[in-house]
Parts: sequence; structure tokens; C-alpha cells
Amino acid sequence: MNKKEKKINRRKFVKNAAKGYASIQVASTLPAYLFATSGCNPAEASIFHGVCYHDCPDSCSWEVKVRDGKVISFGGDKANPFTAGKLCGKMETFPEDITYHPDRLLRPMKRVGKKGEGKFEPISWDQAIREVGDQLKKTISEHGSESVLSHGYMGTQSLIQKSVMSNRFFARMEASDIAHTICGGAVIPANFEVNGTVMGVLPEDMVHSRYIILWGTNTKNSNVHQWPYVLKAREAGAKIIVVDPFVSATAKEADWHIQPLPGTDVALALGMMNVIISEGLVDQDYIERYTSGYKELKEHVKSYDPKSVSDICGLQEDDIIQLAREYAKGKPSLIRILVGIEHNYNGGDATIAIAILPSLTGAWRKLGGGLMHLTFEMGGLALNWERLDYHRQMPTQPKRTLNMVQIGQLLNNPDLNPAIKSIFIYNSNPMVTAPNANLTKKGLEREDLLTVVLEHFVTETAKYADYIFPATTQLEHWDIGDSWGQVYININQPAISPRGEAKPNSEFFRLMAREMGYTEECFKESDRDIVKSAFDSDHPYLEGIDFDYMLKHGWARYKIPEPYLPHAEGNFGTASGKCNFLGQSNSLPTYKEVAYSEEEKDNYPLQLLTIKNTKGFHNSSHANVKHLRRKEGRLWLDIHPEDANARNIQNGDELMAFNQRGKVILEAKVTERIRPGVVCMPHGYWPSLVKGGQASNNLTDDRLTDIMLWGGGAALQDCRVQVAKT
Ligand SMILES: Nc1nc2c(c(=O)[nH]1)N[C@H]1C(S)=C(S)[C@@H](COP(=O)(O)OP(=O)(O)OC[C@H]3O[C@@H](n4cnc5c(=O)[nH]c(N)nc54)[C@H](O)[C@@H]3O)O[C@H]1N2
Ligand SMILES: Nc1nc2c(c(=O)[nH]1)N[C@H]1C(S)=C(S)[C@@H](COP(=O)(O)OP(=O)(O)OC[C@H]3O[C@@H](n4cnc5c(=O)[nH]c(N)nc54)[C@H](O)[C@@H]3O)O[C@H]1N2
Ligand code: SF4
Ligand SMILES: [Mo]
Repeated sequence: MNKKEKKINRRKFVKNAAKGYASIQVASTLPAYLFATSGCNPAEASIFHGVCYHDCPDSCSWEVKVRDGKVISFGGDKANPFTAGKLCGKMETFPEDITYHPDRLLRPMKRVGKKGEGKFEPISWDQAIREVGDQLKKTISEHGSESVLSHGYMGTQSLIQKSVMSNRFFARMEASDIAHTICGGAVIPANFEVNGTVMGVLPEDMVHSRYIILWGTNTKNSNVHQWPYVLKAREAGAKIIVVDPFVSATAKEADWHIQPLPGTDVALALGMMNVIISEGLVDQDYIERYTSGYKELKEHVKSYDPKSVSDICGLQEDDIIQLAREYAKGKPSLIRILVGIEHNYNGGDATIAIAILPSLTGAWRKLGGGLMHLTFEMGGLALNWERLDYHRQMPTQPKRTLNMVQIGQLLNNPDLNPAIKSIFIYNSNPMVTAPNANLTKKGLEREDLLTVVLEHFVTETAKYADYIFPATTQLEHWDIGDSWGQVYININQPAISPRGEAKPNSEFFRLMAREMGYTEECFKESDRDIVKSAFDSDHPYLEGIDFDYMLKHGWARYKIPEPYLPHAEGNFGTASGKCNFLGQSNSLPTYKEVAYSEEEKDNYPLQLLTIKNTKGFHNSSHANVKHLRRKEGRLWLDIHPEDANARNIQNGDELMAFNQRGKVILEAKVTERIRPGVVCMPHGYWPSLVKGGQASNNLTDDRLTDIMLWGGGAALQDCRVQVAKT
């Protein structure tokens, strides 16, 4: 890793650590902050305010009513303007769907059957911790501490249960860490390359925009609380454009839907620049004052003329020209990106090209103009990271970081030195959410691998565990978190006692630390104390907001100076303070063909998108909840009539989609929502709950994106399949 990479890495690390949230709070006869733990509130019924733990840009605040230690009502917090009193459909019934679900894991379990068979018997916490500790000590003495892999992810993005105690534990052990690359692994470093930040226009300021491009993001589904701001802007005269290869729920509502071939956005953005520059629609003054690399960019985009771009993207030349003109003139113009744009080989360069556009036209000058991306830097600045990221101050650190996108390869790689001999999986379900699942399966079946999973359910991944430990849900533990899609901070007090023998992730790692003989004080700190210390900050974003305030109110909006015009006069986060068109790598974005083998192209002629377009599931979460599964229906494949006719496929037929990695059985939806040559399947379904036992990620490839900082993101959508009737 070179110096520049190190710099961006550390910076991202701190800021990404802020990707999280949570909360809960009080409004009852007796203030809940008088109670150190839950379950001892003598009041008849108490109302606690909290926040959704999902990896979601909205980070909704909620209200929970509790009587006799049981949740009696649950819903969105009406006082929080962003949540506006409404949770999304999949979370409305969260207590019964997750916390009180009859299949919820309530005791530690030890495997008795074969790996993957799902046969377990209960074991006591004491015994299970002792057995795992004994095996871990043996593994470390025989193979070294790096042979232990910490595989935590964003199943909860609330800061404490996401990683605070586990980070301390694995730093103390000097284990291997996992790079969090599957979501944001390309878009985050790419935006940093150009703008030195992922912050931009604030979510609420979208109402001031008059030309809005929702680029590779399904706002109506993935970011539902942003949608009202889109509508408000439209009422005020904004035109809404969606760039998406699929007619998503959001694209259906657009004033203009641009439907390029997947993975070609970089060419589209460069083509727009070609038109903007050649027609003199640039903001020359802004470019001169606040950007660098324009001369090179001007030369570079000459080869991305509308004709060449139309061939790459499968779009009309006129549409490219019109989009460029309208964008440049539609002041203020806003481009909204999230994560959907990155999941292909060109995802990093696509983000870089898009991130350049607002500086080329000077869109940043006006409120509502610029780029709207991620907001976690707010929490990264505001909170006390000395405490939250205490593990960074420890004398020992994880020895290597491995890329989660290629977990299957990592578990099977004979050359990895040392090989992974023990894996701790928490807040993550890689058997459903990581690509090339059949390879992951092969790895998790290894008899010489100790697999420990912390979970709410016996998920597809937990089935492969040697030990499963029952984790608490958001209603049962302390936590804190901010958001990556808006600018509110929340705390989370436990509203009810943990069900059964469930314990917070943090407590599991405290117990493991004791078992391993780690006697440092940091393993004694309680969750409540960590939450408290996080608000011990004098950053102006938290002016007047401390732990007591949070206990009383549950949530707060960061005190951000208004109007928030971060780059009206440059002030980018790059070393020069300028928007750097050449990026830190000193190169310009290009369109690159994906290197499929000839055989792959011949045998598997269709490109498969696997996208999060269910309403009921959140990634793989909730996909085991019956009423939500019923609403989604059978796993399906969207296929264009031309491709269906060529295969004699009718709407409703049972199909198989297959390639060299897997075979998925599903139902045909013959539709013009997708282009010829591309098919689309929803992501999130649990393989064991669909016919044939395989789902989206049994087909996807573990190919990496173009940007290799932090290991490279996941090119999930670069996947080829053939489709036939069963
Ligand atoms: N094909 C395809 N694959 C994808 C994507 C795609 O679009 N297409 N999207 C990718 C993206 S963007 C993401 S973010 C990833 C998500 O990947 P994951 O983070 O693996 O998915 P989730 O289903 O959100 O959560 C994983 C698990 O965390 C558990 N969990 C929740 N809270 C807690 C807790 O407090 N403690 C413990 N121990 N466990 C908890 C849940 O029960 C759940 O089983 O998937 C990626 N994979
Ligand atoms: N209901 C629901 N909401 C969620 C989630 C969920 O699982 N379910 N997951 C949450 C998570 S973890 C995340 S990261 C966010 C993600 O939120 P978004 O960033 O909106 O990402 P996705 O929903 O993965 O994909 C958005 C759109 O990108 C399109 N797309 C695919 N490939 C390309 C391409 O090459 N170019 C362009 N222009 N578009 C492309 C897809 O067709 C899809 O409609 O959503 C969060 N919100
Ligand atoms: S999943 Fe997202 S939209 Fe739904 S309640 Fe949670 S934060 Fe809100
Ligand atoms: Mo994600």
C-alpha cells in the first residue's frame, strides 16, 4: 500500500466507522435513563424511542411501547422530521417478525450433524465459551493468530454491536480482519479520489434542486424517506431523471428514464462531458478556481463522442446530447448516487466520472446543486472516536486484512499463508449475500475450520457453524449510531430484557476476552459507558447535545451551519483543496470491457442483474418471515419478450437460470422492464427456502471492481447466465 492509499484508508476508516446508528428513548411517567438496564421499569407502560439498525440510508427513528416487559406497540417516530412517523413496510412488524419470531435463537447451539445440515443441540454459555476458547488457543499456537478471521459486517450498523468490542478483541488477538468492501468498496474511494469527501448536498436540500438525476439508485425502494423530497422538488418545478438499466419502481415514476446497458455509466458520464465541453456549457470560472486536471480531461473526453458512447451504452445519440445540455443548464442540477452504481467492473470509474460533473458545470455554487452521496462523515467528525475506535490505540493490531467479496476463495485458497483455520461471523450472512456462494459453501464445509456464528436465526450461514451464539435484537441492547444517508444521530436504550439467553455481540466478545486471558480494562467497559463516552465531544455539530440530551430526546439533528454549501467555493477534501479530475492515482476514468472468456460469452449469453428490489426483505434479512415472503411471492426472473420468445418461454413458466457456478429455479416474468440481452432477479431470498436450493449469489461471480483501494468492491452485476425452461 502506498502512502496515498494509507492516507485515504485511515481517513475512510474513521469516517466509515461512523456508518451506523440506533437509539431509543423515553417519554414515560418515569425517565428511562434512571434505569441502568432494561426490564426494571416499574411504570405501567413506557414509551422508548429508538432507531432502525438496518444498513439503510434512512436510519429511521422509532417509538416502542412496553408493558410488563413486553412490546405492545411499535412504529416510526412522528417527531423526527426525516422519518416523519413512518417506517418502511418490512420494519412495521419488526418486533413480531424478528424479536418475538418463534424460530429466534434463544440458546447457544453446538453442531451435532454434518456442516450445513443444520443439526444442533443446546449448550450452556459457559461451556460453549470454554470450548471455543480451547479450540482457539490451540489454533493460534499451531497456526498463528492470523489464521483466525473476524468476519463482521453491517447486519446491524449501530456502532456498539457492529464492531466496538469485536474490534478490541481481534486487535488484541492480532487476528485477520475483513475489508468491508461489498457495499461502498468502489463508490467511497472513488468519490474520495476526486472530491476528497463523500459529503455533498444534504438530503433535505434536494427541494432546491431543479434537475435531479437519480443515477443507479432505486430511491422509492432503497431510500424511501428521500422520496418525499424528490416529489417536493418536482412540485417546485424540478425534472426527475432516472438512469437505470431496469425499469425500477423509481424509474417508473421518472419524468425521463434513461436505460443504458449495465456497467456503461462511465461512458455515459464521459459522453455528457464531451457535449458539455464542446458546446461551451462549462463553468470556466469555477473550473479555473476550484479544480485541477481540466486540460487533460478536455483532451480525454474527445474520444467519448455521442456516437461512440451510444454504441457502448446502447442509447440514442440524441438522448446523450439532450441529457448533457439539460444537466448543464438546469441549475441547480443535482446528481444522487448511492451504491447501485458500483456493483460492476467499471463501478469505480463510473463514480469518478459522475463526481466530476458538478464541478465542470459549477453546479456546487447553488443550494441544491452538486452531488448527493453519503453522510457518514458527519458522525465521523462529531462523535468521540477516541473511545469508539479505542482499538486503534491498542499496541497490537490485526495483522492482515482480507477482502470479504472473495470469502469463498479465501476459505479455499491453498496458497493463503496462514490458511484460515477459524472464522467468527457476526452481523453477516455471506452464504446469501456474498458472490459465488457455492465456493463459500465448499469453504465452510471444511472439517478443519472452526466456524462461530452470532445470529438471531439459524441462517443459511449459521447452518455451517460449529457453535452458534444467540444475539440480542435492537429492542434488547444499548447502542448508538448515525446514518450514511441523512444527518440525524440516535442512541438506543434497551426497551425489553433480552429474550431467552440472548446476549449482545459486545458481551460475547467480553466473555471470549476473559476466556482468552485478555485482562485489559477496555474489555470491562459496559455498553452504556461506551455510548456515554461517544457523546463526550465538543465538536460544533454536537453543540448542546450530550448523553443526557440524547437519553431525553433519543435523536438529534447535527448542528450543521446553514445554508450548507460545502463546495460553492471549492473547499474539497483533497490535498490541494480542489476537485481533482485526475484523482489521487493521476489518471482519468475510462470504459473497460469486462474480461469474460469466449466460452463464457458463448455459453451464457445473457447478463444477469441481481438487485435489491423486494419491498419485504432487507438484503437477506426478513427473507425468512412468512408474511413478507408471501407478499414477495415466488423467486422470479424478469426477461424481455425477445429473449423469452427465442427460448419459447411464456409468462409464469418455471425456468432455470444457470452458469458455470450455479443453477437457480424460478418463475418467468416476461416484461419490457428489462432490455433484451439482460435478465433481472431479486436479491435476498434464502436459497433453502426456494425450489432447487439456490438463489442470486449462487450465480454471481466474485470479480472485483476497477478501484482496488481497500481490496476492491464487488462486481456483482457482471454475471452471465443462460436461461431455459425446466
Ligand atoms: N447479488 C447481490 N448480492 C449483494 C447485493 C446485491 O445487490 N446483489 N448487495 C450487497 C450489499 S449492498 C450489502 S450491504 C450486503 C449485505 O450483506 P449482509 O450484511 O450479510 O446482509 P444482511 O442480510 O443485511 O445481514 C446479515 C445478518 O446480520 C444479522 N444481524 C442483524 N443484527 C444483528 C446483531 O445485532 N447481532 C448479530 N450477531 N447479528 C445481527 C441478521 O440476522 C442477518 O442474518 O449484501 C451484498 N450482496
Ligand atoms: N427495500 C430495501 N431497501 C434497501 C436494501 C434492501 O435490501 N431492500 N438494502 C440497503 C442497502 S445495503 C443499500 S447499499 C442500499 C442500496 O441502494 P441503491 O444504491 O439504490 O442500490 P440498489 O438497490 O442495489 O440498486 C439500485 C439500482 O441500480 C440499478 N443498477 C444496477 N446496475 C446498474 C448499472 O450498471 N448502472 C446503473 N445506472 N444502474 C444500475 C438497479 O437496477 C437498481 O434499480 O439500499 C438499502 N435499502
Ligand atoms: S430499513 Fe430503512 S427505511 Fe426501513 S425502517 Fe429501517 S431505516 Fe427506515
Ligand atoms: Mo449495502
